[in-house]
Amino acid sequence: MAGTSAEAFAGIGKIRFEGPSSKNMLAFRHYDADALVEGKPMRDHLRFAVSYWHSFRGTGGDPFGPGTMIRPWEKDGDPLQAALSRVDVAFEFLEKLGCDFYCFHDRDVAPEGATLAESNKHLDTVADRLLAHQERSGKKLLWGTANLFSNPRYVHGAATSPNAEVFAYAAAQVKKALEVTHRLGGAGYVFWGGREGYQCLWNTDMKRELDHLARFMHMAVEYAREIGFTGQFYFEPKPREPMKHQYDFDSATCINFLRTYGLEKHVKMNIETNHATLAGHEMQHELEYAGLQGFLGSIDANTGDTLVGWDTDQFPTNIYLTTQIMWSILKYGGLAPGGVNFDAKVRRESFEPVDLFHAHIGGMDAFARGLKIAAALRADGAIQKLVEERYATWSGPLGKRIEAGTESFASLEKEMLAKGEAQANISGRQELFENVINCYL
Ligand code: XLS
Ligand code: NI
Ligand code: NI
Repeated sequence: MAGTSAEAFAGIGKIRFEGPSSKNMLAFRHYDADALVEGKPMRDHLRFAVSYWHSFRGTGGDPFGPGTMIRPWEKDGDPLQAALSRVDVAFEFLEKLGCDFYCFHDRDVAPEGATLAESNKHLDTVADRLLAHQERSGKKLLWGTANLFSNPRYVHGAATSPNAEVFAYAAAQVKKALEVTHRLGGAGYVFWGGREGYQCLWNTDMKRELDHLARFMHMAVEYAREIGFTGQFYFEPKPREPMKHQYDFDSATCINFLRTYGLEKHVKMNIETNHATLAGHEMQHELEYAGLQGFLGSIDANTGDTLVGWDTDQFPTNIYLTTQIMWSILKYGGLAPGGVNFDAKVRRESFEPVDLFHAHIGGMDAFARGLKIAAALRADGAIQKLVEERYATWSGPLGKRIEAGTESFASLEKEMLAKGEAQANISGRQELFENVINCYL
């Protein structure tokens, strides 16, 4: 039964808030779960989640060499037994860390069996254990998802595979993943493109593949309704990797896809920092683009390396980045029922179990600081005032009439012919804006 085995992280106790001056590296300096920011506890603003795949299945393997992680609880033997013991370890970690949520793919938590039926059975067995631990500890599932990319059957994609039977298999897999997510009270379900994309356009019928992807998502939404799952669906943008082009390229592409296929009422964005940068955008751009259209759902918190061109999924420690993120999140009314999922892995060189704590503590503290700074900036109002000044003409009579839709090309031409020239521009004051931000860091 849950929680009876010896501790995996022996010697590490509950991580506590000790304040900014603490020298204890196994304590929070800024994340004080119940402290209020803008009248709401930090834990409810941030809704932190641990990614099961990176933290409990990541081996540290890379294209140049095998895994390096020291994980004493990982013993050879029956994969299902190993999966069950791993659940105990994951919950010990969540509880010691004081993180309220976790996220998983079906195949992270339970091993794939010889047949679909066997895989489903394994997943149910592990879900029993997850549920028992959730009930005991109060920890929750932020979102579930299905791994539709590792198994070689998905070599050409899943919902966009040229093989209709692979589409059908993926549908069956997601059906099960939805059932399990629902059973575990998951607050959401994520679609990430996996291998939905292409390597070569000569062999690809893009229209057909996009139609299929939409059909797949509609079926998921319909099935969720059937079983009473009311969690939020998310689409996670990523421009490339593993495919040369992924159909969920960035927020703009995803939102266009959702609208084209009538999915906009059912699906929001789960936005990941390293995917934004792979698409040539700042994370804040992606959040703003989704937020202003009402599609901001949840985030995968991580960061890339500016000198390395792939999805390095590092833990976020940059306060400037977390400030930008929290600024946009607060602006668009918060993330709930979404949250901040650490879709991040410790470096291959950080192979000791304690590094999992350092990584998450650092990420949680960086976000807590970003939250506090963004809230202070908002309370002060300086940025909003400067932006308002920059757009002042739009609050004047002409701007108001244009925004209200009562002007036309002809009426505007008349106005400008009479004036001869537009009024002088004012400075954009980028440096001033940036200096104001720095006053709060
Ligand atoms: C991979 C994605 C993945 C999704 C869930 O790059 O970030 O981890 O978040 O499938
Ligand atoms: Ni992700
Ligand atoms: Ni990623």
